[in-house]
Amino acid sequence: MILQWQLRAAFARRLSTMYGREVPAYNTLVAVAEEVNRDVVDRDGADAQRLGSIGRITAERHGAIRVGTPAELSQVARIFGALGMRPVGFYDLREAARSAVPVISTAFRPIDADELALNPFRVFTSMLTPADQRFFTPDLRARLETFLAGRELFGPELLALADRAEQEHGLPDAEAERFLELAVAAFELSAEPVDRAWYAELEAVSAVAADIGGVRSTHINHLTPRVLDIDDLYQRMTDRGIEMIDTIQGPPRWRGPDVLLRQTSFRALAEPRAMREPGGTVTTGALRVRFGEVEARGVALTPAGRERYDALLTEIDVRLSGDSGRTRAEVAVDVWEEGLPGTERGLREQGLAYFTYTLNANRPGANPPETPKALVDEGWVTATPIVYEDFLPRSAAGIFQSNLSSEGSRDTGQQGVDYDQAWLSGAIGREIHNPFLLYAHEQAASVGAIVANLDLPTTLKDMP
Ligand code: OOG
Ligand code: NI
Repeated sequence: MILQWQLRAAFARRLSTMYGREVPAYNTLVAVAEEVNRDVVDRDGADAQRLGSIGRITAERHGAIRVGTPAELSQVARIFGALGMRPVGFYDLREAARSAVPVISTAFRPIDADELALNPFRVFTSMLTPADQRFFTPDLRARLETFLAGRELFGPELLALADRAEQEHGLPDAEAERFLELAVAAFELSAEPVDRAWYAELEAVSAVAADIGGVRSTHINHLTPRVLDIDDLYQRMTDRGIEMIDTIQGPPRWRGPDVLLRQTSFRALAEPRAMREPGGTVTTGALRVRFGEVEARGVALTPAGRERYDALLTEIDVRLSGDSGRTRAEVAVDVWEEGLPGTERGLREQGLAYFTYTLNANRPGANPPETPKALVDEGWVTATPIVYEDFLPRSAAGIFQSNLSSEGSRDTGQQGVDYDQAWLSGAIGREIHNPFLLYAHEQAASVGAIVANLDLPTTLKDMP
């Protein structure tokens, strides 16, 4: 029997091999990320592994895929369900991006700490919104929906194996092998000719719409390794002649703790693709639909911490628009220094970030204090930051945007369509987990264990 986490780890490994074959620059990125991680571990020792073991970080990847309909997204949920990955979070990128990005998204990932430690593979998954009239006329919407309804992304054998793996929490060897083969193949770039006119019609509206609805299959569009020093990686990639996008998305480099998520990327080269011309002949064209991305992860922020983060981003924009002589990175450091505690301890004491608490082997006295702060200060327990396992809408929009060749178009006179997490959850028939609740639960469970162990008043469980 191959367990779900083993299927997940094997899937991530095979996807990586496949993607490296298809996009060779990805292999360079992984090699450089591993180099950087080795150097950081040599330099910082145990500190480097405060947010995950080097084993986890070396294997860690996130992928991204895009689908067209709720039915397709439900099928994706079954395939990732087989791998022990659940939908977490709701992202609406339609407003977040300057370019036309008519999608809403969620991320599939393991939700339990032990599963994350075994293998944290996650996939940012976006779904097209053809009903949004700011992007699609009623006529185009109708033709797009007909096109999407007529394609099959995942075959019945793959889906049946997925359901079985989810129900039985794994698969026997032979079935596991077959499942992995079919699942990886479903995310390869298809060799089927692309209808050039249809693709171009959608591309005029949005390159993302064409990437999703202009072809009869889906594909992984990037696979992201995790790195312990993203600024160092950025420099090393640039030194190797790979042109990175001009910023690192998310928090700036600063002296304080890493929070949330920093990401950067490079545009992949155009890849040769078979094209069906209006006359019916097949020619070779080129499409540029994939890219390379890399990320560094920090501590997960509480709702209060996240509010602070969003306010700091806005503050950076405000200062930049008033003072054009400085770079974003320079302004961002100032804003961060002024707006965020510079230590983990500060984040913890202000309730801005999530931590797990573990009891120390040596008890420093007979009567434990009754607040988490005092328990830590007096040496009873150790606080360890919980790593952020999710994504950031503004960064995601920035990543989408920097990899598009045109801005597309949008009719701002039209009314958009409101989607939210509840709608998406109903559309795929599965609970979409709230990331904050997952982190809060993990923190509370660790506090609960200490309360029980030290026989403290249970009210402590409610404290940050
Ligand atoms: C997804 C872009 C978002 C991230 O890491 O924020 C993303 C896409 O391009 O389909 O992957
Ligand atoms: Ni990504």
